[in-house]
Amino acid sequence: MPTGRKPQPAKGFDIEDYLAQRTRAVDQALNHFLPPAVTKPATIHKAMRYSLFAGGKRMRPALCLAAAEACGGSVEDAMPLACAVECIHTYSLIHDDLPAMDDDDLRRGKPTNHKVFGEGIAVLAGDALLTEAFIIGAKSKGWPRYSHQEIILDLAGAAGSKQLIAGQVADLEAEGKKISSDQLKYIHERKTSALLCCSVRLGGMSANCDPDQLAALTRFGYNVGLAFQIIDDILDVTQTSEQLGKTAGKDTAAQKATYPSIVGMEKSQCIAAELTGCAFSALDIFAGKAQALTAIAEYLLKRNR
Ligand code: GRG
Repeated sequence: MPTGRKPQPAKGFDIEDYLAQRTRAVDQALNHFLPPAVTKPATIHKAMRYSLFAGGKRMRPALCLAAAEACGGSVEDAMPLACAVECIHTYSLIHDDLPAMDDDDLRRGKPTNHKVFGEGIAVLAGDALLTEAFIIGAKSKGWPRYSHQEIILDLAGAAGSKQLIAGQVADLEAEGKKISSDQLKYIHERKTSALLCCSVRLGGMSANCDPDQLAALTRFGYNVGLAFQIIDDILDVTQTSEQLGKTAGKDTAAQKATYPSIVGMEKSQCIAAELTGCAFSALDIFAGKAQALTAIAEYLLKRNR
């Protein structure tokens, strides 16, 4: 069982306004980094942009930028890395929605990529966004403690066959089976926590953070990432498709193992709060400079979409 601090509200911090500002800045930067929709072959660039600008919450870029701030860095330096993680996240959603995976019709409040562009283009749009992430990552500055090699290795590690893909493989293999809470944690750590954690780490690296700060960010990101997925499991049961912008109740319909189905709703909420407490504790080292990270973690715990 995790042990951490009881979640405390980040006083005097307007998280809604902060996230809206960050979303605008990230959208502008993504628009700058991505090939224009008319670039040949236009179909693929339209398809990439369709999902990227469909209205995601931009939580991974927000975490990346907030981690940079906590370490005394700048939004400008962190932005390419914030955009890179959003490209990887969007690729994973496009592929997750394919008929061969979760077979979903709705994502970010819109028809899924393959419903609009067809399966072939959707596979390619996902592939292209994954590749674009590394192009954008390679355009980052490079820092004394963190070379481009280290940045790209972190990004590729989180997206690769031992993390994001491993989580998806374990998820596919668990379909229709009873799994333990440890097995479910294994899936959540890889499918969700790895990329959230990487987002926070890359933000720190963009500020040339020291090893202790990087370790603290890693602990924060891991715990927030797990809490994020548990809340996602809860929302799948408690919210409507309209509220979520994706098909609600899918886990129950597919008899998928989730935290609520294994430990119950109340305990799931407690575990998410405990994990958020652990994430808060990890931020002590930043001595007041991690207000945005604290506010985002609290927002993610209380979110309803
Ligand atoms: C390589 C064929 C192939 C597939 C890869 C890795 C993968 C498919 C799928 C895993 C991605 C996945 C659906 C992870 C779950 C994480 C999660 C809760 C995503 C939803 O994140 P939000 O709520 O979404 O931040 P928005 O739309 O707001 O960005």
